[in-house]
Amino acid sequence: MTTPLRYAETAPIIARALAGEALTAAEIASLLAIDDPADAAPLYAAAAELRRRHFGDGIFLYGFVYFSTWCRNDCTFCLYRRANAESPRYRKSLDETVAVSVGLAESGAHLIDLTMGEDPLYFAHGEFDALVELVDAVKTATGLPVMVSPGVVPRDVLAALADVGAEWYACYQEVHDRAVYARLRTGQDYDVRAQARADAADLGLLVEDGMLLGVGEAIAQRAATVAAMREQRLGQVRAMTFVPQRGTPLAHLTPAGRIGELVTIAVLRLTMPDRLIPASLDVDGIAGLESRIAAGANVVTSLVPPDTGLAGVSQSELDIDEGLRTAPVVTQRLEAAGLRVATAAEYAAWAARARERAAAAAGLTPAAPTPAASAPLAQTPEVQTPARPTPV
Ligand code: SAM
Ligand code: MD0
Ligand code: SF4
Repeated sequence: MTTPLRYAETAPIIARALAGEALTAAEIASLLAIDDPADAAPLYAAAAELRRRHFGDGIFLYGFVYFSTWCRNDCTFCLYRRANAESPRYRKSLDETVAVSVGLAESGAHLIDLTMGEDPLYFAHGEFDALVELVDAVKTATGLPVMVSPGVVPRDVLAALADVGAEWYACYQEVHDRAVYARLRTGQDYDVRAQARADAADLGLLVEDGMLLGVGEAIAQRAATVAAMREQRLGQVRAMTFVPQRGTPLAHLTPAGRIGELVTIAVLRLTMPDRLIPASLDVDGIAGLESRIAAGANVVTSLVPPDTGLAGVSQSELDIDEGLRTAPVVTQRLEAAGLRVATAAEYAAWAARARERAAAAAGLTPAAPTPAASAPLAQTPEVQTPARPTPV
């Protein structure tokens, strides 16, 4: 047997995380630098153990409804960027969106993620009433929690979404580094995007941030991103590998291998053990499920029903019409891995606890007791200064 190369360096760090201690930025960077499966194995095992302590063997399922692919922005990584003539464009009606959401609910999803590009229909005149109405209708028809992923919307729109009962706002910074961000989200203000998440948290919404991997960022920048995520008030944190898209500026970038994403998922679990962490079917389809779960993820996202004309984001078609991005298929795979689909009550209990902790951190209510090994949901307000790359 070969001795894992970094074992001597990483084993004590992993042990500290298992003991419930907060890792330093340098320790986070050491773990993120793991690039060998033998070195990664103990990291994944620790991440799975922390998931077990906080969530048992239950995994949550999110239905994904990309209801409008129109967008005013030109993110260099995205198939749906405005300038891309090869992008599939559609806009689903309220009735179609509700019908698809009900189908996802009936199939066993715990939540509906309503996602759109920054569709000029709403953004051109700052008129978001139809979006609020859509969220209201989906909530009423499904009875499920709703996540809204609409891009950067004004604070009063976030308030209106919260008023009709939206639980979540998702808005990914991609990287907490201004220079790398500027190459990805061209023409979009870094601070305005970060502020939208802070506003949503102030309004009592649960919030998700995400990082994009394999777009030229260094390990130090990944580490700075993980550290910045830990400083925000987040309920869910994700990492996804960049998938090159036809007709876009980054179409010919060599795709990164997947070990970086798996290691990052595990590090997110070690640093934020009680948070929700997705295994997205939108990167490698159903074939990518088990490895992401084994690395410590506890939510399967991007369930898309077949034959509805709905697309994914980074994989617009993969496994969708084959019916492989569906609850029955995922359930069977999870059970084969010795896990199970969690109950709706488990999801509700987690969300209630997360909201209580966020409110306590905002000084609104007395702090709720936290489980022994769990980090507080919210420790400090949103970091507004650029995150400095940490020396490795
Ligand atoms: N338009 C909204 C926005 O950008 O916030 C909502 C869409 S959001 C779900 C799109 C996210 O998917 C991006 O923030 C990015 O993290 C991810 N994504 C988009 N294109 C991708 C690609 N080619 N490869 C991997 N991830 C991608
Ligand atoms: C996913 N394709 O869950 C979706 C998307 C948006 N909130 C999520 C990136 O993987
Ligand atoms: Fe538009 Fe979102 Fe794609 Fe950027 S990532 S081009 S904002 S859909």
